[in-house]
Amino acid sequence: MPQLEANPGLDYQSQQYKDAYSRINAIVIEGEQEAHENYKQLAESLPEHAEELIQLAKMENRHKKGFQACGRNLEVTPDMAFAEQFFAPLHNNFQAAWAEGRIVTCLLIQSLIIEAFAISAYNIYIPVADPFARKITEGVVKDEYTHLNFGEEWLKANFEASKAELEAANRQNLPIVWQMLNQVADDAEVLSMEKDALVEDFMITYGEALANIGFSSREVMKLSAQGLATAA
Ligand code: PL3
Ligand code: FE2
Ligand code: FE2
Repeated sequence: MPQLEANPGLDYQSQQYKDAYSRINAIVIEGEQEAHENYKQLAESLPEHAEELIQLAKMENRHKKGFQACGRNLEVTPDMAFAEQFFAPLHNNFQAAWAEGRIVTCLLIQSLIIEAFAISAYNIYIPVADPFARKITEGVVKDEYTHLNFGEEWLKANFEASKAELEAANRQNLPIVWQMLNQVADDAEVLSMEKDALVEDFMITYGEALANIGFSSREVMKLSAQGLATAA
């Protein structure tokens, strides 16, 4: 079982590891914080799902605290200024969509793109994480599937009315994900996370979500690779 293999050469206390971790840890903390805020905003927009969305928002806050503990455990100070910049494009697009009541776009950004990004990153991190962070991340990733599922279910129930907006939102936001992956690739590599594996896992998770919502396999292929050729 590869998960149980030791990682010779991976020294969680080395300066190189801690330096990379200061950015990756910050990205994850910022991502969880923004997810917390995004679900609170979505709860305002979808009153019939408010209770459920408030529960998701609370989970995101717990995730944030868990990852803050992972940084403290390695005696790393997360570079939050870097992480804020890292998330700014998706953050700004979410806020602009929310202000205009484009809830389909908000759900695509948070519940599909960001959650699929988190699920693939966390799954690839778990086998190479330090034992403390591994335990935390295993708990978190289970929750993230329920968040992805919320978006899938809502968009599936409103598929015909949402389709055009989903395609536009995908065109606007998926290229940003490839840029984010490129920005984090070198640091992820230091943590023993391969960029190719992240891309592959993301495409599978995101593609499955699109298929569950109602897109045909042809449409899924087109949508999930949007902007990839020019970015990678
Ligand atoms: C919402 O529930 C989660 C939002 C977090 C998004 C994080 C994206 C992570 C990309 C960086 C890859 C490294 C992962 C390492 C895990 C500690
Ligand atoms: Fe989360
Ligand atoms: Fe989440």
